[in-house]
Amino acid sequence: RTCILIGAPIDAGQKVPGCIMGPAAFRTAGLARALSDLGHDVQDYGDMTAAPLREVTSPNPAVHSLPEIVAWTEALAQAGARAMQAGMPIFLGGDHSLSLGSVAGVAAHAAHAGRPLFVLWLDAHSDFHTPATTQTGNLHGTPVAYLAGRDGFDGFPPFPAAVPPENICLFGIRSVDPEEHAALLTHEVEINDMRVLDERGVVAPLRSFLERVASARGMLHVSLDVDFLDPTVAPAVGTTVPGGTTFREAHLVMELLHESGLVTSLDLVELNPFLDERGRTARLMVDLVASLMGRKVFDRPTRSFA
Ligand code: DIR
Ligand code: MN
Ligand code: MN
Ligand code: MN
Repeated sequence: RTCILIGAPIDAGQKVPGCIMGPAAFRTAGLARALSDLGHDVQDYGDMTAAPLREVTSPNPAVHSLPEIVAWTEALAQAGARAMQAGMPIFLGGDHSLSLGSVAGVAAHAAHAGRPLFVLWLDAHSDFHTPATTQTGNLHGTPVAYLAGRDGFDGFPPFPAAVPPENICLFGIRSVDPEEHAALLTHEVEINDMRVLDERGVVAPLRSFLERVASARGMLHVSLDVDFLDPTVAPAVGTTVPGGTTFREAHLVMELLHESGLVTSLDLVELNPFLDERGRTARLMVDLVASLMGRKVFDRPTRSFA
């Protein structure tokens, strides 16, 4: 496959300094080499910059950095739609507000291609706030609401083709704010929170979602927030939440995604390389991407979801 690396050093969607270094850390940890060793063609488009800043304000006084995030969303949506025509974009964050733009670009492409888009959200958080409901004012907590077409995103480009809530799967969540919880109760988003994964494991819920994607002949965007992982294995993120997925569960998720053959775009977000030693979390993230792109312990005929 043709993998397109798109760096987006965006950190204004939250308040801990450091994830601006994320793209550099992914490159330093050998992402391109890991992919080319698997036989993929890798094109690194380098780091993007935001669109010119416009004056935009929010009625919610808690919201900060709105013009910056809107400008990144505009630039990323354009870059994302274009990269989808050339291969499989891998967006290197940067905080999770990156996905406001990456998924907008991917959704525009899918709509143009006449294919349904599905989104797998691997995260400790549901990211279902709107700019109107966020208490922290951190816009990295809003991308799922944006891509689901919720109101409250004044100043942002209108989302190109809202993803039906039932095409969205939240996986691994264990931190949901009251406003997000209320909104999730009125949207048919598939929620595999830690309660579900503890009881059923990661395999059955993921397979059933992937089967839905396959039978709809959908495209699949995967958004991987570092805090999906347990902080003991992935400490380099500003918003750690205990009780996350283990090293082994995370690799298994990636292996199932590879075997499905369904993934068409990927975000790698919230890596803050200042928060651990020797790039440990960055290297784990690169190994997970390698599993998603076909690295195996032992090669055997693959199971198909088609
Ligand atoms: C948190 C979002 N619910 C907030 N936290 C996130 O600030 O509203 N961390 N997304 O990764
Ligand atoms: Mn997130
Ligand atoms: Mn998170
Ligand atoms: Mn919150």
